[in-house]
Amino acid sequence: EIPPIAHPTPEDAFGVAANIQYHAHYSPHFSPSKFEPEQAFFSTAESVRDTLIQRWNETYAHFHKVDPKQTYYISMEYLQGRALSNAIGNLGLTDAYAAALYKLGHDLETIVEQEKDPALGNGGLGRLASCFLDSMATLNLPAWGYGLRYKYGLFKQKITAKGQEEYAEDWLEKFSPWEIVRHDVVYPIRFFGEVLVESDGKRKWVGGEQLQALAYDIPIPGYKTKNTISLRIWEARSPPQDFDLYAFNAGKHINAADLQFKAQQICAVLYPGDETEEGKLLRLKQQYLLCSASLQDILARFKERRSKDKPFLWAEFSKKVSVQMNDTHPTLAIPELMRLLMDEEGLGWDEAWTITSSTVAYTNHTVLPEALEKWSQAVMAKLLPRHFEIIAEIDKQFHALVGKIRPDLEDKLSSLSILDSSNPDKPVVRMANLCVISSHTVNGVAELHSDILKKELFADFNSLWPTKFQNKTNGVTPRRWLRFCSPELSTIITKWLRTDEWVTNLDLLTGLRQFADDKQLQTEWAAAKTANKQRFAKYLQDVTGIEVDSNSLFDIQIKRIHEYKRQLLNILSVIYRYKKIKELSKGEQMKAVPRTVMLGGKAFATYAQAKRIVKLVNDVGQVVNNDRDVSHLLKVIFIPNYNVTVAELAIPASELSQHISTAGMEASGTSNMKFALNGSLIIGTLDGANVEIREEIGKNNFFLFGARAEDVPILRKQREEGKFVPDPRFEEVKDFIRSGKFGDYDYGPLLESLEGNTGYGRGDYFLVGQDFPSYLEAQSKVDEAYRNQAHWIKMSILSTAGSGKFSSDRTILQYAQEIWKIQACPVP
Ligand code: 26R
Repeated sequence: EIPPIAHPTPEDAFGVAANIQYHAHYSPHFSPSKFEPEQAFFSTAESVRDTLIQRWNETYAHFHKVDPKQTYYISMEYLQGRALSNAIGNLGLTDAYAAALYKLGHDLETIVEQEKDPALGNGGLGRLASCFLDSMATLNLPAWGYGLRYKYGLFKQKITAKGQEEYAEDWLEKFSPWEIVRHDVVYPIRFFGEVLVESDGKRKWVGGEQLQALAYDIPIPGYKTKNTISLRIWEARSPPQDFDLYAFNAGKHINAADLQFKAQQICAVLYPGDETEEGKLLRLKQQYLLCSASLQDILARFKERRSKDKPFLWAEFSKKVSVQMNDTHPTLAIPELMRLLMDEEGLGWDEAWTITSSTVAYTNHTVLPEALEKWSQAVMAKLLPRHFEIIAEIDKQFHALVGKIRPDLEDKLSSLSILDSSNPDKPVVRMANLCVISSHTVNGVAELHSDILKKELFADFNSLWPTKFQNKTNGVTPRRWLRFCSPELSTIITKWLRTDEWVTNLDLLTGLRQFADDKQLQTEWAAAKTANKQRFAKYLQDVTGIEVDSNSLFDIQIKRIHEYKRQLLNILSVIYRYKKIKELSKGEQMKAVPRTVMLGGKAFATYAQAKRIVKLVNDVGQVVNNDRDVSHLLKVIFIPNYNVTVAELAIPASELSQHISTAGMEASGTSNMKFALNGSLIIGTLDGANVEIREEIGKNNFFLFGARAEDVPILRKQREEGKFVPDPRFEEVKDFIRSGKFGDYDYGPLLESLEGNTGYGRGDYFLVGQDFPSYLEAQSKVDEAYRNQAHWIKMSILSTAGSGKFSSDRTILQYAQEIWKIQACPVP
């Protein structure tokens, strides 16, 4: 065994500084003698990593010894954000590192800003996965995260005169100090090939393309605990011996590097465009690589722990292993586990099925039809012939089961089955149905969403297996999303609650309610919010050049750009506000509430309508911000390149945040929770987790508007029948855009989506016109409320006070108890 070494303690700034210096000298990545912020960042991170590695080793050694049931969270996306301040915060070493860096001539804040934000995800689902890892570590749960090591993360967004432009996000440009390559953790991965039937009837997948998956581990430290778990991300590579030296020496350099190139493509980017067949194949390869490598790893660990002195029992597998699939992207975990158990371990179908179906669980994160994954049967059969056979067999047995136990459902089989061959030109595999049929538990991510799953999307499955369906309302980690991103507010909360235990027991925030009217607290609260606003204003000035009035109401909508999220509704109402301010007399203007409206988010590169929305926001900003008549009362800012790091600045600064999706379409939303936690009031619809947030913080502290989910289909139908009469103010705004006021860009296709009476993405499918009047009304109430600052601050305090439920610690504890059946395993 390698002997242990001493590590810095919180009291020992000298030790910390020496450790940073050690790395600057002996883990060099730059020319010697340089110790600029960038070099200081890498040395500091390596110093922190030393401590993490020790805790990490102790954690897994402990898990190995105790051998508890473990959860494996499989996700195609993670949005970890910067790690340095989070790590030293969780370790309780922030002050020690700040002091040490000061001794070395640097300040912590500047050093922290040197770190790249690894964007290995799109949005809500990826950030949720990262919050979950933080909570699993903090709750001492025996767990792992599995993901992919994309070379390029989600694109970098730049805004030009043309609108959004995408640039590669090279998060590994230098290297990441947090990942540790595990050269001993490598698994074979096969694509294509064929299935052979051996003499004993056993099936064997052979031939095709053979690659390898190599493990990189990223440490995930818990807060105020030794437990440190792992996010294991896989990289595809060609088997080393496959480099064709003969071809290379013969001058055929392309051939020699061919397999390596193919391997590199797999982990090149997150969500490669899938408009082409090539692109689709690449995505399926990614999904399979993630699932196969992760399951081989899980099986290896299971066998290793049993091979010592304990007998080896496959029947125990699901008592030791739980696999959570983050949406349908890792669905191939199901046929892969079946294949490994049958073809590699020699189990029969029934035993393999019992094990698999009691091991995997599925979380659904969207009901949007275009996001429900369907793979071409032909592509699946070609790339993964053995898995396609297994999927077909699962489908066949499902049909048999329904015939036996629920013959009344037989006429529903065409929509329940996994294989959908109704379109003979394009037979597909429905991944969600495969998940529901094979999982022991299926959950939605907010109460309303889980109800919709049970009553609509999976209604027939729910009647077949009513106990399978659960709700697990999302949550966010209070460490990153309050304690570290708003130290000012945190200090005040700790002072008034007389404890900092709220950081791990967020329900304690209700203790703030009794002080909501206290003038002293209100003054301190307002000062903290102002400090956060000023910090963000400075950031905005740096990146956009626009000067922001820190006394104006900070109104923020940040999320992926999507028609159902209705950034269009927001900007149309801003245009209306602009028009009305211009019509006011100088005297009336004095009474108006100054606002800074900020929108940020990335549009998927090929989503034309979303890109038009980005363009419109920017064009409106150009006009409004340069109109001297109104710019003291209204500014419109597009926040470029929205990511986790930007969110950490924007959310604490926000006073009003917008969560205004068409009811029934946003599964949960998680930024709504972060905003409420930071004392930002919500203007929103009864959608996703908004419903529960409003219940918790009180309906007087929530600006509600818009149609209810159950009315949406009725309203669409009425519109189809030509019964919808648009509000004149809505027509006025659209005419104003058509007049060319915001430039000569062709907004025709965007405005047309609001016209007509029917169609998806047409006929105002997302009910922008329908909800416009009630939205304007809610916005007037916002202005009214903001005029009374004392009352506004009180509502802000009550928002934070009511946010306890939305801790991911609560969510993860529910997963642990009700789905995974795992228990805490703290390192002594
Ligand atoms: C495969 C492809 C079509 C695809 C579709 C959708 C890839 C990724 C997605 C992202 C979806 C699933 C997503 O991020 N959903 C969000 O999950 C959050 C966490 O549960 C929710 O808060 C949020 O409402 C939901 O949109």
